[in-house]
Amino acid sequence: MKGALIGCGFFARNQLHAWNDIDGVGIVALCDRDAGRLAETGDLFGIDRRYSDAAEMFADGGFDFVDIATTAPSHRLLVEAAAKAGVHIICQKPFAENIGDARAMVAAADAAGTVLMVHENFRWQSAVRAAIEALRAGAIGTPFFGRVSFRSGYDVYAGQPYLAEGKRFIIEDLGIHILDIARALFGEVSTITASTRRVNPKINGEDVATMLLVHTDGVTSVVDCSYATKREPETFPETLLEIDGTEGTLRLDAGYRLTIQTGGSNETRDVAPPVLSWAERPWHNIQESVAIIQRHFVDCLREGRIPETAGADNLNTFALVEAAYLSAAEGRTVKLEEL
Ligand code: NAD
Ligand code: 89V
Repeated sequence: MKGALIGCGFFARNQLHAWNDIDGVGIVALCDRDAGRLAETGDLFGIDRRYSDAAEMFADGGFDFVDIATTAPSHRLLVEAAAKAGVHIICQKPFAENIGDARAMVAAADAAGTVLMVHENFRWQSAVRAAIEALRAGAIGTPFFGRVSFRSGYDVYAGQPYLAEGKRFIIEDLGIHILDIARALFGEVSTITASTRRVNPKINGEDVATMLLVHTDGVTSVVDCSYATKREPETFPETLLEIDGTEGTLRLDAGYRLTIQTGGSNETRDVAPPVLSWAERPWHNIQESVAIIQRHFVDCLREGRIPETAGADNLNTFALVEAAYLSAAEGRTVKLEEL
């Protein structure tokens, strides 16, 4: 299976390493508007076909899928071009700049008959996945409360300076992952109430968000995110969980420790992710999930299955992001059906 990658920036190297690790898959072409990044990445991964213009790359073809690793403003045009070229698509989060664009992108891929998956990888982190699987297997009965929490003071702006520049920050960039985990754990959402704050004066967007979600299956969850939390140990980039069910409780604590308590039993497991050969702490957790989600994409293409984080699925996560900003701006509870 041959792929092409667009966007040779900060995060793309993880994706290229992960493609290298999948048997029978090779990235044959690269595209970036920045000549320096294109050359450096092409040399590092030994990829000779290089383009500064995605349209030229699609016209030349010779690949089955495209990995769109650019930031959101370019996603709609690139997804639509890929669909027109008839290639399958994996696209980074945030899926789009607004929900209208996201819906148009899903429609374009549907019309072309190509698979469109969003690189929504946090629910694929092995520690988070262990919790999702335990919950789905009924380990604590029927859940009725959940807290999905990501609090850190890690300097994300050093590697991704654009995060400090946008009017929107934490819900759109990080909260989108944490809201997606809440969906993976507790299902769809009927209402959301959110409050936001900017604590760091050097950035433009909000760096703290606290969200209350009422899920259609009866769970109430709190999704809280912060990049302004100075604490030890620094837990970046761990998502912590506390879930109450009718038969017990489940916790994913700092240090990747999963505890399930039911009746008289109290079991704690180490669910720490491995540090892959090309990965480094503390990013290894995210890096492993990149490898897992890309394998899932390839497995789905080979087996004709719809990916779990398909574009159509991700519309519901994206709608939560939009609804959270609306709720915070208007100071009210927002029904998802409003979007
Ligand atoms: P970046 O700005 O470092 O890199 C983006 C690259 O894309 C740049 O080199 C830019 O020149 C290129 N580019 C943009 N538009 C283009 C176009 N139309 N044609 C060709 N090249 C184009 O960004 P990044 O930090 O690597 O982030 C990329 C995406 O990955 C973002 O959407 C970000 O949210 C996401 N991300 C995801 C995770 C995760 O865990 N899923 C982690 C970090 C970043
Ligand atoms: O995963 C991400 O989307 C990254 C970060 C972990 C820094 O929020 O942008």
